[in-house]
Amino acid sequence: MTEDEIYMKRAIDIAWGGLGKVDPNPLVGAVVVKDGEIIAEGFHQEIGHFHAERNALTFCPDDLAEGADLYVTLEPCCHTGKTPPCTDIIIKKKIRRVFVGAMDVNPLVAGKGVSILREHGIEVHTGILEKECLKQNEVFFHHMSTKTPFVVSKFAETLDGKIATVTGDSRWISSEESRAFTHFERMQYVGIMAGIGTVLADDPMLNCRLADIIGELEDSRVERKGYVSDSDEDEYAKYAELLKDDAVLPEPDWREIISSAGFRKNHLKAFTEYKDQNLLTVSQSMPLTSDSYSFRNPVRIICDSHLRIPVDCNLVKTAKEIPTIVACLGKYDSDSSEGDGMPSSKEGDREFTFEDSNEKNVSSKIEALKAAGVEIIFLPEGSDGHIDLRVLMTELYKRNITSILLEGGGELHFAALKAGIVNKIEAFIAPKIVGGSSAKSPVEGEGISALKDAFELANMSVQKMGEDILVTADVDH
Ligand code: AOF
Ligand code: ZN
Repeated sequence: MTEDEIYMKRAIDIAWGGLGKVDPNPLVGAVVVKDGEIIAEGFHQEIGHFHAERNALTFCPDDLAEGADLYVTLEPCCHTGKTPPCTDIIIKKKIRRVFVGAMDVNPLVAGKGVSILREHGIEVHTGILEKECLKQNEVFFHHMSTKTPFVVSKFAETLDGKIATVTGDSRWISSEESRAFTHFERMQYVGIMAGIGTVLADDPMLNCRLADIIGELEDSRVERKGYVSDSDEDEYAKYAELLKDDAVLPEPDWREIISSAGFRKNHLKAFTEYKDQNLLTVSQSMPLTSDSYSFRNPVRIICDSHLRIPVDCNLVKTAKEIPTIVACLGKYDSDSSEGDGMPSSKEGDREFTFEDSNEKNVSSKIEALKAAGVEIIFLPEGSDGHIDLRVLMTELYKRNITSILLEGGGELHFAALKAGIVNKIEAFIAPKIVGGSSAKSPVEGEGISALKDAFELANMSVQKMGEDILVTADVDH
C-alpha cells in the first residue's frame, strides 16, 4: 500500500465510530497529516453534529494545520446543512492538499466540494481507496441515489439448506458468534423487517441486545480504546504493517468496530504536543464504564397483509418503547404519511381477506394496535396478493428508514427478492445437517421456474463466523 492509502485506511477505520448514530448521513473519517505524522483526526459522530473534517480541524492550532494534508473518506461538503460547509474550514486552516476517498452523490455537493477547493488553490486528489470508501457507505450511496432503503436479507441455515428441522425446531441453527453479530447488525441498520409468520411462530422482540453482548466481551478479550491516550503509538503500529508492498487490506472486524464505535472521540494528537493550548474538556473524554454502552434499537417493521398480528405479542406490548410498524393491505394514500387509518375491505373489485373478516372487529383491532403505540401503514396489493413491498419501501424512506435488515421468513425473503428491493444477502451456514423434505428453507414462495431467471448475485465473499461460514453477496439488479 502507498502512504496515501494508509492514511485513508486510518480515516476509514475511525469513520466506523459513527455507526448507528449518523444516518441518514454517511460515515466519514478525516485525518490531518504533516511531515509524515498524523497531527489530528476526526469523524462524523452523530447526525446534526459537526462533520469529520470540522471535528479534525476545529481544535487543530492554525500554525500546525497550515500546509498540512487532509485525508477524508468522502468529498468535503460545500453546503450549509445542519452544519457549515467543510470546505470553509479547510480553506481557512490553509490545508495544502486534500485526498478524497469517494465523491459525494448528494446533489448539493457532487463535485462542487472538490471544485471549490481547487478554485482556492488547494491540490485535490480523488479516488484514494475508493472501493473501500464506497463499500463502507453502501447504505448512504444507495439511499441517496435511489430514495429507497438499502435492504439486507439475512438468514441462518444448515449445510443442507434448512432453517429448521421437520418439527420446526430452529433454536439455534447458527453459532453464538453469528448471533452476537446479528445484534451488531441490528444496531447498524435503521429498520428490521420480518413477516407475520415469524411473529406468530416465535413471538420475537427483534431488538438490539448488543449492550449485553459487549458486557460479556469486556470480560473476555476486547479492550476498548479511549483517545489522546498513551497508546497512540500502539494504535498506529498496526498501520506500519500495511506499508509493505504485498500488504492485504484487512477486512473490518466487527468486534474491533464496537470496541471503539461511539467511544473513540475525535482524537487530536496535536493536543499532546500543544498542551498549553489544551482545549480538551472533560466532557469530551469518555467514561469507560459499561454504563456508557447504549445502542439504539431498530424500528421494527412487520409485513402482515391480513393484519393477523396478536395484540398481546411481545412486539405490540413493547411498541411504546421501540417504534413498531405493521404494514397491511388497505386503502393506500400516498400523500398521507400514515394512511387514513382505516382499512378498506374492498379496493376496486378486489376483496381483501383480513384474518378476521368482521369489519367491526378489524377496526377495533386497529384501534387497539394504535393505542399500544403501533403505527399501521395501509398498502395496495403487490403482484402476489400480499402488500406491495415497493410501495412499502417508499413509505419507510419517507420515515427516514434508510436501511433495513430483513430477517425472514422464507415467504418474505422470496417476495422481497421478486419485488427487486433486496440489495445484499447474508447467509450464515452452520456445520449441521438436518434433512427432511418438509423442513423449511430460507427462501420459499413459489420459486423460480427456469434457472435463467434465477436472482443473480455478485461480489460473493466468505468469512468465518465462529463455527459458521458467513456468505455475503450483492444482488445484481
Ligand atoms: C462531509 N463530511 O463528515 C459528512 C458529510 O445535514 P448535514 O449538514 O449534516 O449534511 C449532510 C450531508 O453532508 C450528507 O448528505 C452528505 O452529502 C454530507 N456529509 N460531508 O464533508 C462529513 N457527514
Ligand atoms: Zn461537511
